Amino acid sequence: MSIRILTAVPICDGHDSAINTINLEFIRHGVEVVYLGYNRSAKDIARAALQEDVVAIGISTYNGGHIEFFEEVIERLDRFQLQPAIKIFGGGGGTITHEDAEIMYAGGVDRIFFAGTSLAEMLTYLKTGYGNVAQRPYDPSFAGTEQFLSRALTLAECEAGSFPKAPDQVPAGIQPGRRTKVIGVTGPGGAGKTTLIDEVVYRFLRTRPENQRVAILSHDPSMIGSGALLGDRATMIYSQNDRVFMRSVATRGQAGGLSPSTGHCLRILVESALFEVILVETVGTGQEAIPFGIEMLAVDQAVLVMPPDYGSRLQLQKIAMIDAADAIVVNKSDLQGSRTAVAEIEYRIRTNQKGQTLIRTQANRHGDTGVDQLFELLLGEK
Ligand code: B12
Repeated sequence: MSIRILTAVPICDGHDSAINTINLEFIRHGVEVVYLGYNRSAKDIARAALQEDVVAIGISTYNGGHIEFFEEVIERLDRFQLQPAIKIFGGGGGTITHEDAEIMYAGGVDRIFFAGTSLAEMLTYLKTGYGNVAQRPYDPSFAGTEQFLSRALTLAECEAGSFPKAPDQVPAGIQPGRRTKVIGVTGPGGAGKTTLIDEVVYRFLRTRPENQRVAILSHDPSMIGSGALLGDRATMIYSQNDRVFMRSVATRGQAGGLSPSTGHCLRILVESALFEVILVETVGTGQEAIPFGIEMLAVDQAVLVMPPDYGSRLQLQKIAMIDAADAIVVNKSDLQGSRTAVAEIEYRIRTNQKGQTLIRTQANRHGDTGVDQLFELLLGEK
């Protein structure tokens, strides 16, 4: 089991170069790092740590206010009853003095790294301090809460080899319930899947009643050495909304876009009965990948997101998912070649005769009518 941590840079701070280097070093040595990005509030950090079920949070801070900021993160973890279970560590070169660090340790911070510390030293700290923490048993007194759900997902990841599991092995407290719609989103890296999902989630939050929630199961590739940079939270702005539950999953050696534990994790999310919709995002996939639909994961609707620049018409013929998707989205439609792409894909799916829908979107633009159309197709009121 990989060590799973979350890293972030505090609010009003854009110094991300140190944490980017540190993240890479951790990943190269087998750590799964959920990276939240820079300019993140204490609330965002604590909430993400809860949903991602990490063993520790690493904060890189340079613009001052670190004593108060770490204090607030700890206080928010405390509200979730995750303190002292989730450890906090960090650094900020010369901006954190030794005197500051003493105050921070007294307040519950585990370790501050000062200027001049080697990456190897940080890695040793992580491996010796948190190497076994992932095996923590989950606490039945949390049943029905997000803590419980996120811990169940961790257990599912640990036991991925034994999937599928018998229904009576579903962790207690997770009940079969209302019908949850599952939507799979796949496509090559750089097509804009994450931004598109974020915009769909935004429309869900805006149009659906306050009591309806959405879950996102987002995949990123594991690297050689088994670590992974789980970075989709940094892009998904609306994942910080309290009606959204987001979980990042590393592929852990499985090809094709998903992880060995995806099926099990999805079942746990469905059976929690907490969500109207679950959006499953694959890693950037290749031409041969069919992660949803035919042989792999059953979803209600599968969406293939394509950039306009897939190469040539010949390349298009080789993309297997074009035959399996319910909807094909040509995103980044502001880029040159998007009209040609739409025409070529239209021609291709017409010969499929499967009633597939083709939509042109520009997901990085708020209020895009193509995304409206996609939302209507997937989640509009029937
Ligand atoms: C690079 C840099 C920038 C770059 C940032 C690029 C980027 N994308 O990160 C740029 C030029 C953009 C920049 C801008 C600014 N900067 Co600047 N910047 C620095 C600088 C020179 C280095 C910081 C750095 O990355 N160090 C490299 C890391 C790897 O080494 P380290 O800091 O020694 O950290 C060690 C440990 O602490 C540990 N560590 C660090 N973080 C973490 C996290 C974890 C989890 C772990 C385990 C370990 C760890 O890793 C290192 C190991 O040896 C510092 C000065 C300095 N020499 O420290 C100023 C500094 C941090 N910046 C400063 C300021 C004021 C600014 C600006 C406000 C300037 C302005 N007026 O516009 C802006 C703010 C930008 C913003 N949006 O926040 C001040 C902060 C002063 C303060 N807090 O009182 C500093 C200290 C300069 C100064 N002496 O005045 N900055």
